[in-house]
Amino acid sequence: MLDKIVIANRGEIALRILRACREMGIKTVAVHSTADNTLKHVLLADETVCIGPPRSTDSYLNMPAIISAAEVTDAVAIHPGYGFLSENADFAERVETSGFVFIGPPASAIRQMGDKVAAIRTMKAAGVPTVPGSDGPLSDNAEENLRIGRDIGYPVIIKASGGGGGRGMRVVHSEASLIAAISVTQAEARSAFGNETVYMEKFLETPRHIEIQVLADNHGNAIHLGERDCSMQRRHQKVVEEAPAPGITEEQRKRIGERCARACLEMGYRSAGTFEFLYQNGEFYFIEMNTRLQVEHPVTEMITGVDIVREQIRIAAGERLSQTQADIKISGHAIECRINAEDPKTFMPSPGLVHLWHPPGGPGIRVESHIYSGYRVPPYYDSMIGKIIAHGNDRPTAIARMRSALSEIVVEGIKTNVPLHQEIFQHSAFQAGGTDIHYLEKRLGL
Ligand code: MV4
Repeated sequence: MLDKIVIANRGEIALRILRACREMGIKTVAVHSTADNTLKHVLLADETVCIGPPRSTDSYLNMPAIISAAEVTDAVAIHPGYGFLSENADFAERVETSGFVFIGPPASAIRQMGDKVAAIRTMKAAGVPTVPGSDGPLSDNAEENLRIGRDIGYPVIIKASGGGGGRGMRVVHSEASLIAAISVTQAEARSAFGNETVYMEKFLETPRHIEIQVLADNHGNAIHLGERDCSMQRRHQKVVEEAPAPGITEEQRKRIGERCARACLEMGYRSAGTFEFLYQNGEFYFIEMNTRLQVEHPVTEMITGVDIVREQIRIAAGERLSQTQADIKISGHAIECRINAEDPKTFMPSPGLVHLWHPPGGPGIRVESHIYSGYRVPPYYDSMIGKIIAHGNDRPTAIARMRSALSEIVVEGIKTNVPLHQEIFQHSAFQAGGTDIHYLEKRLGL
């Protein structure tokens, strides 16, 4: 097994990775910015290395500093967490050429899935259902693009191949605005991603966002852990996630999950990964693949009993998946609320001193948070300060447990979005399940 791991991240996910390492008897190195020397995982790590000033570009995105930290501490591997360098193919490559193990997929897979046109082409070839679309990049031939738009049918969406996660997209409602929309999206893509390649898809108006979690090892094994519903979002920031997705049948899960697992084998994928789909009128449409551990991984862990971070580490060490597809059984229902240090009405960040922190507890409640009474939330990073996960035998039980948890949580000194969560959990449409990606923004009247 790996002897010592550098945790190249911060906050709750750095703590999550540290806990997995401790459980596995692996030594930990916390790398942190000068603003983060009081982070909980930094206090708990076996060794710490300060890698630079507060700004992420100078610290958590500083590849030479992170690789040097691995060198000076004699670590053997680097876990990138999510965000920061987690989906940077160049970083994965530099980690490996420097003689360390990157705890994630091969650099080639990150690069391929980062190119959305290539990702879609790969999925089509593997039999994963995709959105009706341009079958590759758009050319500069206006006549041809008008024909493609007519064939797909309006509305369509123009997306940048180098984009993803909601960046570089434009909806087109009629033929009259297609050509201008393509030009503008190309120009934006060139300046934002250094790649002007764009493609066209049918715009789905009321989809849900459902994603499939996969794990693949280096020995020809790939499994899926079912799906998560992440439709409750605002401005491409997920707010509540759950697993399984309301209304998805065992047959649907098996069919789409097996296709994703097979796609992993065909593309030589390894580690944890997530296939993102839009789901509308009973059909799945692949849109992107995330080649990292995700924020919402705990809901899948709660319903499958699989420790996804542990599996990532085992896979990176060259071990086999610890379970086969037949071993995976979905048990009950789990819901996660992301707790952010922000104003619940304006969504403005609210950093500062946490005077008092009382985490919720009780049956089926899991808390993933790095905050403690006396911790100061710095203003430089993402505002998420933790996640509450409620598990129960069924969805109503998970909801009841979450409502209880939300009523007992205490975070004093900073504003949080707990009141927003309390409001969401009162809505009858949320309680019924299966709301689409526009639900929250509509309910908020934004
Ligand atoms: C779409 C779409 C509708 N039709 N593609 C936004 C983020 C990126 N991952 C893909 N996104 C979308 N692609 C087609 N063909 C609607 C969205 C979308 C969305 C998707 C998932 C979660 C939230 C979203 C919010 C707005 C738009």
